[in-house]
Amino acid sequence: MITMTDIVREGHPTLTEVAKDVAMPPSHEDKKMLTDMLQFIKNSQDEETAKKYKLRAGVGLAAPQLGISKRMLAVHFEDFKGKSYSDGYFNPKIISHSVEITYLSSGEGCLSVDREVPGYVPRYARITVTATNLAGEIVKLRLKDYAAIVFQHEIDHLNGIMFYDHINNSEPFSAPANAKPCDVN
Ligand code: K1U
Ligand code: NI
Repeated sequence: MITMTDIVREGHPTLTEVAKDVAMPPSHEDKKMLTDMLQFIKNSQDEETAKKYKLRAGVGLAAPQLGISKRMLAVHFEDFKGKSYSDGYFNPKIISHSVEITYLSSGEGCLSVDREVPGYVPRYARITVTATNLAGEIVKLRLKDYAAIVFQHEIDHLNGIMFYDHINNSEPFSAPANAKPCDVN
């Protein structure tokens, strides 16, 4: 079972590396790791399990956050309309994106960052992602608003990019150009 002690923090080299593609079809080992990553996210949102194992709640996790430089990520969340996203993905790729930008009004956090970093994180408002899911299907996901933000945060981890790399240092709360805010609730 994955717990917070498995999650690497700022300063660990895998968080700033470009992760390697996972060979397809995935090995039993890679599939097991991605399944465990998805279970961690589910556990982190389960009040009892999170309390018992001292898990910080998350909506996604990328393999580099476990010190594993492979292109795998898991997500488990509902968007603001109640649509669920719960799966693991190998080799996700953004194949197109909007010109329009969005950002979470509350800013972003990260399970690999044990501090608050204030500021808006500009993200594409809409993206299309291709990947292989845990069931072995090649999928094409059309994502917008909150779902697009979560996937971009996780795909950034596969490219060695942290959310705060996108924050405007001199004016962290100035709305990015072409941007509409994405409000949590
Ligand atoms: O990758 C990570 O470190 C997980 C991170 C992902 C994230 C995506 C988009 C915006 C911010 C963060 C988190 O899940 S931080 C926790 C979080 O956003 C959350 C936790 C519980 C409920 C709702 C949100
Ligand atoms: Ni993160």
